[in-house]
Amino acid sequence: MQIGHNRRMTGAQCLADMFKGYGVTHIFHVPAVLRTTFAEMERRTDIKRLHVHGEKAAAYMADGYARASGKPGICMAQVIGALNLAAGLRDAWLAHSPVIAMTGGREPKTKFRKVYQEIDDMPAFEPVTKFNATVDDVARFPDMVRQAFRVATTGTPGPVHLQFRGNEGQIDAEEADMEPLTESLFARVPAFRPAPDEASLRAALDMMSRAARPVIVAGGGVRASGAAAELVALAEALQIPVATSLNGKDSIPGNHPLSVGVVGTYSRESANRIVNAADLVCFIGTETGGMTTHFWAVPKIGAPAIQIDIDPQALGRNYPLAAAVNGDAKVALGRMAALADGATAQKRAPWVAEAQKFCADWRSKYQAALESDAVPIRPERLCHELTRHVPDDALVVVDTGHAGMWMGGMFDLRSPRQSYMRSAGHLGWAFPAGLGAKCACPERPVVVFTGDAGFWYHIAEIETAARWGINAVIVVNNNGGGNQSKRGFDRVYGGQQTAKARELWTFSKVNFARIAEDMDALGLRVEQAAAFPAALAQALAANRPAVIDVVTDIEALAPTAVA
Ligand SMILES: Cc1ncc(C[n+]2csc(CCOP(=O)(O)OP(=O)(O)O)c2C)c(N)n1
Ligand SMILES: [Mg+2]
Repeated sequence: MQIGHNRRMTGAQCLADMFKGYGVTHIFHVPAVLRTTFAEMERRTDIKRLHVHGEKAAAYMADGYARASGKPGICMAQVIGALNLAAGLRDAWLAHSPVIAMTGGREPKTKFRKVYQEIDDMPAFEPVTKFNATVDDVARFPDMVRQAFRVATTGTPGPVHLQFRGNEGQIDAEEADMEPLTESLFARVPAFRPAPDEASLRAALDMMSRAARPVIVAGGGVRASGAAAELVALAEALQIPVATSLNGKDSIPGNHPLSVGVVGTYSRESANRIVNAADLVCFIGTETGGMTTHFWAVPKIGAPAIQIDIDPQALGRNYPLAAAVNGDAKVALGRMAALADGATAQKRAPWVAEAQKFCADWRSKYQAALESDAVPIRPERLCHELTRHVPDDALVVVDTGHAGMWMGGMFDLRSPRQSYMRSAGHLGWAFPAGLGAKCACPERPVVVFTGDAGFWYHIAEIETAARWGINAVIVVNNNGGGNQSKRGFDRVYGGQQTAKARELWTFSKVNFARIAEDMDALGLRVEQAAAFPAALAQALAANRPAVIDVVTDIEALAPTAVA
C-alpha cells in the first residue's frame, strides 16, 4: 500500500520502528528469527528482547503480558520452533487474548526440497488464530503488521500469526520503499467500543428490572472491556447478585455484598446454587461455554436468559435468549446503569438476602478448611491466606486443573484494584504468563498460584526471571503430584485405585525453593500454614523473583461442582 511518505528502508528497520510506534515494550522469543530486526531494535528502540527457554513459554509470556496490559503481546520463533509457539497460542485463543506470533517460514525457491527443519507450519496456526498469514514480499511489512494489530485488538480479541519468508525470517534484511506507519487505535484492547442498539438495550434492562430473582454471570469480556465499575454500578442500582466465570473473576471483588462467586465447573457452590435458583440469567461478556455453565447444567438450557456480547455470533449460542444486546460491555453496562430504575430494586431484597444466605452457608461449610492448621497444609488454607495477604493492587495469575478449582472457589479478591488471570485450560501456563504480566506491569505485585505439575513444565524460566529481574512471586501448591487426577483414577479402578496406580500421577518429592535459589531467585519453603504470611511478605519485598514452595496435602481434593 502506497501512503505517500515512503522511504527506502529494510524490513527490519520498518518492523523495529513499527513495534516502537505501537508501544511494544517486550518481545519474548527463542532465537533465531528476524535477527536483523532484533539488531535494529537495539539501535532504534528500548524494547526488551527476552531470550527464553522454550517457544511455548514465550507464547504464554506474551499472553500474560497481553491480558495484564490490554496491549498485544509479541512472541517469536524460527521455523523449527513454530509448532511449539502454536501450541502456546491455544490458551490465548481460548481466553481471547491479543497475542501476535511471528515465525520464520519457507522460501518459495526451496520449499518441498527437504530444507533442514522445515515443514509447512501454517495449518497448525489456523485453529488458534483469528488471522494467519504469510509475509512474502518485504514491501508488505507495513500493511501486514498493521493488519496483525488490527485483528488482534478488535471485536473479540485474539491471537494472530505472521510467517515471514525464510526459515529465520531473513526477508527482514531486504529493502523496499515503505512507511512504518502505526495506528495507535489498535495498540490496545478494546480498539473500538461499539454502542448497542438502544431498543435492544432497553429490552434487556426492562427484563432485568422486572425479574424478581435475576443473576448476572460476568465473563472475560467484562475484564477485556474494563467494565468492572459499570457492572458493579448496575448490579448495585438494581440489586442483582453477580456470579462470574473464571475469566471474569476480577469484575467484582469477592467481598462485595452482591458477589456470589465463580459459577460453573471450577466454581463455588453458592454461585451454582444461586444461578440455578434465578428466574433470569444475564450473561455479560461470556461465551456461555462448558466450564462456565458446568456443561450447560448451570443454568439449565431453557432458563430465561439475556446476553450482552461484543461478538454477535456469541448471542444465543447455548441458551435461547429473551433479549440479546450486541456491543461493548463498558458502554452497554454504563448506559444501563444510567437508565436503571432504582425503585425496582426493593422488590429484590428477599432474593438478595437468599443469595447472601447461600454465600454464608458456603462459608460456614468450608470455614474449618479455610482456617485449618493441618500439616501438610490444606490448599483451602493457602487460598485463604492469599485472600487475606495478597496486596491491594496485586495481579493474581492462576494455573488450571486443581489450581483453577482451588483458587476459583476458595480465593477472594478484596479490592477492585486487584486483578485475576487464569489459564484457560493449559497446565503450566501460569508461571510464564505471570512473568509476562510482571513485564507488562512492573510496578504491580504479581502473585502466581500453580501446582507442582504445573510448575515443572516451564521451571527453566526461573533463570529467565532472575536474569531479567522479573520479580514475580510464585506460590507452588506442592503436593508431589498431579492429584487432581486422583479422583479419575479411583473411578476407572472401580472406586479405589491400586497403590501402583499412583505412579500415573505422582512425582518425586522436590524442594522447589532450593531449585529457585540455585537459579538466583529467592526460594522459601513453607511447611506450616501460619508461616505463609511472613514468607509472602518476604517474597514481595525480595527485589528478585521468588518461589514459595508450600508443602500441601496430596490427599486434599477440591470440591466438585453442584448442579
Ligand atoms: C497441557 C495440559 N495437559 C494436561 C492437563 C490435564 N491436567 C489437569 S490438572 C493436571 C494435574 C495438575 O497437577 P498440579 O499442577 O500439581 O496440581 P494438583 O492437582 O496436584 O493440585 C493435569 C495433568 C492439562 N490441563 N493441560
Ligand atoms: Mg500437585
